[in-house]
Amino acid sequence: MILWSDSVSQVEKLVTAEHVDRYESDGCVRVEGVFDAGVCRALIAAIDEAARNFGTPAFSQIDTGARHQNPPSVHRGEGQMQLRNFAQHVPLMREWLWHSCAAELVARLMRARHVRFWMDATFVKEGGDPGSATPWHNDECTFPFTGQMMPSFWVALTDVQADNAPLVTLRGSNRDPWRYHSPMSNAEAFETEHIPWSHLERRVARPDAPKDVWPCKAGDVLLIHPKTIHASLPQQPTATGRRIALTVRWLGDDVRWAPNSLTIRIPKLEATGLMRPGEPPPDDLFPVIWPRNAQTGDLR
Ligand SMILES: O=C(O)CCC(=O)C(=O)O
Repeated sequence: MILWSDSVSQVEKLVTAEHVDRYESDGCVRVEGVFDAGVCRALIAAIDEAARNFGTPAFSQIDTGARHQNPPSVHRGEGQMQLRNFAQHVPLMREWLWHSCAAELVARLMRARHVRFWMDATFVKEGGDPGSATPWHNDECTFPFTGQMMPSFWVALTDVQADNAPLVTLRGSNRDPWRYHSPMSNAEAFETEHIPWSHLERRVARPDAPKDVWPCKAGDVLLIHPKTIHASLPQQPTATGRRIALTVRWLGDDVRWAPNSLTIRIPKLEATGLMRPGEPPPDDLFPVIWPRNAQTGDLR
């Protein structure tokens, strides 16, 4: 079943020069109406089924053996749940990643010649709990890669109005010359380009902090630069139903392998012995999803 083939030819119409400029200047841009209601419903159904099957043989028997992601995991908090790296166990998600317009859209928005898929996460919020807010952070701080082209492609699978946990970004933080020492990294470790997390917390707390709030309709997408500081507002008691967003991390032309003492470990990836510091991710482990082969339409 391919629910999204038509949208591939639409990418050039969807992405305007204004989108590209806004991403470059502000570190986040919204493209509206990228995926239709059928695509959003199909992805939600596949993700829900996988969440129900997580930890059972029905889940484990589908395993692509992907070595670029850590194993799938489920993280539950107040009013929210995160499903990380499920794509390797959900055929429909993979079909969407490989065959929808997602990769091309990412490439055109950040002016990349090629993009590779890396990781995925789904954020589900329900129940109007104040704890459902996603705390302020940026994504790059723990990435074992360097480069500007490591964005998050955040897809609203449900409507995300002002009371339903929209994302908020700190405009211009994409141009920060430093990296932050994440509270998730070893507090004792030190790397020269990292500065304390308290700096990030003070910045977002300032009354004049330049923040943008991003309500979305189901099927809208946000492209978020890896340095852009962002959070979500909490889901309010007035919001009904679930707020579901799927976010996918991609790697473009300028990305190089650069693990250090503050970055995440991906044991399966490191065990391949194929990752070389200062080198791009190898095609065997991180297939190029866009561009497709111009003659055949196959992946390169
Ligand atoms: O959807 C959310 O609440 C958070 C998404 C996010 O922070 C991310 O993708 O990095």
